[in-house]
Amino acid sequence: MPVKAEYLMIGGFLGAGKTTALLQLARRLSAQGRRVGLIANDQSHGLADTALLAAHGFPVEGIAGG
Ligand SMILES: Nc1nc2c(ncn2[C@@H]2O[C@H](COP(=O)(O)OP(=O)(O)O)[C@@H](O)[C@H]2O)c(=O)[nH]1
Ligand SMILES: [Mg+2]
Repeated sequence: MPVKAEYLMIGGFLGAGKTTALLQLARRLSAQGRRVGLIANDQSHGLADTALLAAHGFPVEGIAGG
């Protein structure tokens, strides 16, 4: 059976609310029974967004270096 996947990309200025929106979306889709995977493109050292999103229980891959 084919797997239907949807891909959503979020971009914006620093502090625009990207990470907050991403987490809310991930939670809502999960609550609907959808499988959610996240890819964070961290600009800073330490992969802060990747760690934050993972701490909320979602599978996350980080792309470092902008
Ligand atoms: N008032 C308000 N603050 C928000 C909203 N979304 C995010 N924030 C706050 O804005 C700040 C930056 O949000 P963040 O998601 O880290 O932005 P990012 O840099 O684009 O990932 C945080 O303090 C959030 O709590 C919103 O819809 N309204
Ligand atoms: Mg962010």
